[in-house]
Amino acid sequence: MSNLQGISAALAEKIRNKTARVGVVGLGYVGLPLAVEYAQAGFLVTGIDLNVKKCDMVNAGESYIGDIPTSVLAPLVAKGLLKATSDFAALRDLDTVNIAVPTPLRKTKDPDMSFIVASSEEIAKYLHPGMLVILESTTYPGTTDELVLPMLEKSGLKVGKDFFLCFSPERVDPGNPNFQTKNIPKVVGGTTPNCTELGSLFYAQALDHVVPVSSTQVAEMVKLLENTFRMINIGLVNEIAIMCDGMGINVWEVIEAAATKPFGFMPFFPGPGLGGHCIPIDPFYLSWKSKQAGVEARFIELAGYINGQMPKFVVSKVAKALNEVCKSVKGSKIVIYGVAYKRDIDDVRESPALDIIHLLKQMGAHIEYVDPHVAQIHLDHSDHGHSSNPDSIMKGVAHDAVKTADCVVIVTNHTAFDYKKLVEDSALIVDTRNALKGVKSDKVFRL
Ligand code: SAJ
Repeated sequence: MSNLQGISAALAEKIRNKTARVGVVGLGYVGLPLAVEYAQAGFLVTGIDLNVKKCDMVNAGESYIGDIPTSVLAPLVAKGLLKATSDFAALRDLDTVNIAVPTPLRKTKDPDMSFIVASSEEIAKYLHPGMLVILESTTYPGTTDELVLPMLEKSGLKVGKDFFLCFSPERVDPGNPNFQTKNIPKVVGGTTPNCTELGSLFYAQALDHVVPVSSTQVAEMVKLLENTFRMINIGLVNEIAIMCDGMGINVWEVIEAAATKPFGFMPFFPGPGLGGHCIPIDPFYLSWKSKQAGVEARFIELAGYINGQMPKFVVSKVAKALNEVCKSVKGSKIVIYGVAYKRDIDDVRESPALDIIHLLKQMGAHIEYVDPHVAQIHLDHSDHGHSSNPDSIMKGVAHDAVKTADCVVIVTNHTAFDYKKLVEDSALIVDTRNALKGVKSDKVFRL
């Protein structure tokens, strides 16, 4: 039963008849696909991003996000359904705005809220009656109502009456061929029931399945549970891999057989470590907040430790493999096969490959890498890829580098790799992803 009236009823009508002007702040792997979905649904969409280069590319109809082909973006821009600007004043003319900005961790593993604060400050400047604001960036429970809401209400406008505020977790899985923005169920929770109703109505115009919940805190916690679930289970299976290594058991065979259980089990796979901008990071938003509530998040801390140790474990496997052929890491040529944080994408953020390269270089190895999706990497972790220092930049090499390598380490199992040729051309291989499943050879070592 709808209790929308006055301003909220007017906004509902604009959303229903698609005359609501939609804004998306942050045109990254979450924001740009969302903006495209709304343009495809027939809304006029304005993307807002501080990165002028991104805005220029959008306005030129050129995509820089793997999940959005230029052939999809260009026609929407040409029809005038989607445009981009770095000027937040555009918000004056918009009815809805989704915030999809980064929520990284500081070095101290405390949440870095600077992007959410900066965006909220800008939105507060241009907030007007009848606006719907939805935060999508993954964050700790309470962010929307405790941090964003007061900033918006400084305008004198009242939430639930003059403007409407929701949280809706983004669930984008970059590179997933089956689930993209439109067909991933969308959880949304509002500061007031009116807000939840308007947020649900908004998403129903462009997405297949909306899941309303009772508050912004529930919606914030849903996302953290999802990603903490993944991070902890990956940590568990990484520890199982280390146990199996010590007992000479093939952990991959164990997992494959366990996965035949038709209920009560979900396979996760060991790997070189946890990459990406979500799984290694989001759970620490939860542990940070729960500490404030006096509850120690021990599972998260322990899983974080185990996952963080995997690059070292991989390097110990490389040293053991070289030892089998009477070689040392020091002075060896080692080729890293795949540096993206997971298969078939070009993103190296938090990629364990960077840690493995760093550790092997520290031990005196000569390192090269092969990755068809990644032209170059920045080795200096602290600069997050912004360094202009030429020494910290490493360019990828062609496959043939493996022919003169003392050891090849498969860190990312891209589909594009020719694994049969890799085995033929390599003297020694450490496989951290079971990419060489079933290959029986003395030169292949596995996690
Ligand atoms: N990984 C393992 N073992 C596994 C699964 C993953 O080592 O069994 C590693 C991957 O190699 C990668 C990291 O964990 O380095 C994260 O992998 P991911 O598959 O979770 O990939 P993300 O971070 O790009 O996407 C995830 C989403 N993935 C899935 O649900 C499959 C989803 O959790 C979120 O929508 C998204 O993060 C997000 O934005 O939060």
